[in-house]
Parts: sequence; C-alpha cells; structure tokens
Amino acid sequence: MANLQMWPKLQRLCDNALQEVNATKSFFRRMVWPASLPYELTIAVGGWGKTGKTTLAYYLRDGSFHKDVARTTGREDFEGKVGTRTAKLSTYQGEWEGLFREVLADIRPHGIVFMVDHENRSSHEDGWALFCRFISRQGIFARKSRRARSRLSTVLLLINKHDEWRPRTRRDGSENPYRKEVEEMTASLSQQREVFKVFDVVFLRQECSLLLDDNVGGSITRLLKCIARPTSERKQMASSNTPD
Ligand SMILES: Nc1nc2c(ncn2[C@@H]2O[C@H](COP(=O)(O)OP(=O)(O)O)[C@@H](O)[C@H]2O)c(=O)[nH]1
Ligand SMILES: [Mg+2]
Repeated sequence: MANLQMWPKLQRLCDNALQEVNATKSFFRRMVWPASLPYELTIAVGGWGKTGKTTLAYYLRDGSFHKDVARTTGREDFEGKVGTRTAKLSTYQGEWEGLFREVLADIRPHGIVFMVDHENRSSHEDGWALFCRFISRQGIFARKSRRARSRLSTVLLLINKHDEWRPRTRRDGSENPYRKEVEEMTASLSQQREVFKVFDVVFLRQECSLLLDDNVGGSITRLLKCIARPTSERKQMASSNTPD
C-alpha cells in the first residue's frame, strides 16, 4: 500500500530531475555550439517580375539602392554579403516552374525570399500558389530534390515597396487604393503557410522598402537568425509558425 502511494511522488521527482538535466544539457550545448550560419550560405530570391529581386541582390552586394537596374528575365546569380557572410544568391522569376526547379536543385538554398509588391496582385497570388505547390508534400520539391529539401529551413515573404502602398493618402490627397489590396493579399498568401510545416520550414513575413532603405536589413537579419537556429528550435518554430 505504502509502495502505491509513493509511486506518483517518485514519478514526479524523476520528471523534475529529467527536466533539470535537459535544461542543463541544452544550456551547455549552446555554450559549446552556439547557433551559427552554414559555412556556405545560399539563398534563392523568387517572385514575379519587377518586384525588386535584382535590386535586393544589388543591395545585399553593395549595401545601397541601385536606381536603374537593367530589366532582367530568367535566372541571375550573385555573390552578396549577407550579414557577416558571403552568400550565393540566385534570383529567379516566379512564373517559370522549370527555373525554380533548377535553382532549388542547383544551389539547394537554406532560405528562400519570395518577393511581392503592390501591383499585379493576381500574378503574385499565382506565383505564390505555384511555389506552395512545389513545396507541398506532393510537389516537385518533395519528390525530386531531396537534397534541396533537407537544407531549406526558412521562407521569407517579403512585401517590398512599402513607400508606394503604405501611405494612407497619395500626393494628390486621394485615398491610396494599394494599401487595402496589399493587406488583403498578404493575409491570403499567409494562409497557405501550412504547407511549410511538413518539412519543418519556418515561415516569416516582413514588409520593406528598398528605396527608403527601411526594414531591409531587419528582414534579412530575421531570415538569417532563423537559418542559424539549431534544428530542434526551428522545428518548434515551424510547428507554431505564426508569421512575425
Ligand atoms: N518605389 C519603389 N521601387 C522599387 C523598390 N525596389 C525596387 N524598386 C523598383 O522596381 C523596379 C523593378 O526592380 P527589379 O529589381 O528590376 O525587379 P525584378 O524584376 O524583380 O528583378 C525597378 O525600377 C526598381 O527601381 C522600392 O522599394 N520602392
Ligand atoms: Mg531582375
């Protein structure tokens, strides 16, 4: 009888002790192996045409806004400084499936930045839907690029050009129609983030203006911090997956 009464107590004691051991273990693990970025960092930048992909790549390479970037189509490769690391950056146009597959298989990105802006809403939605289909369990990403899949940790939805869509009123005093459009679009795109959970990919959402140099660094830092997180922490983030 006495034994039966002791049992729950003993179990509680063991649970507490285990918790303590785990906390101490993770503390020491952090001391010995602090979160760090992969040595050869690779990031793919996708999205519809004219959303600012090339401008972002130049910004990361040179640290400033390039006003007159030549119009580009297809894929471009850059070496850019991202935080303290030199990273391989590949931009690809969102409407081209083959290109996306090629970039994923080729550079096996740790992070993907998907850029949108205030114009061509339906194109962004199409591009994003295509992207999500690729990433889903049934998608090409899951079936064809296992090596790529194992490295991808974070997807950042970057809503660029907020200098255009954020002001409530336009210069002529009329209401800015883009503001509501972008808010609705972002909400609808974010709903599809569930597909990323399958591969423990974290979904981040940020707004920025490359032109005003506002929140570009901040957005990229968030992305890098997430890539640098230990796998166990990232898995936890991916399963809760509330965009910040
Ligand atoms: N207003 C505004 N224009 C921008 C911003 N970022 C890029 N652009 C412009 O958007 C256009 C398309 O940029 P680009 O980098 O060529 O887009 P890509 O086709 O996605 O590579 C260019 O004229 C850029 O100057 C921004 O933050 N605000
Ligand atoms: Mg371009």
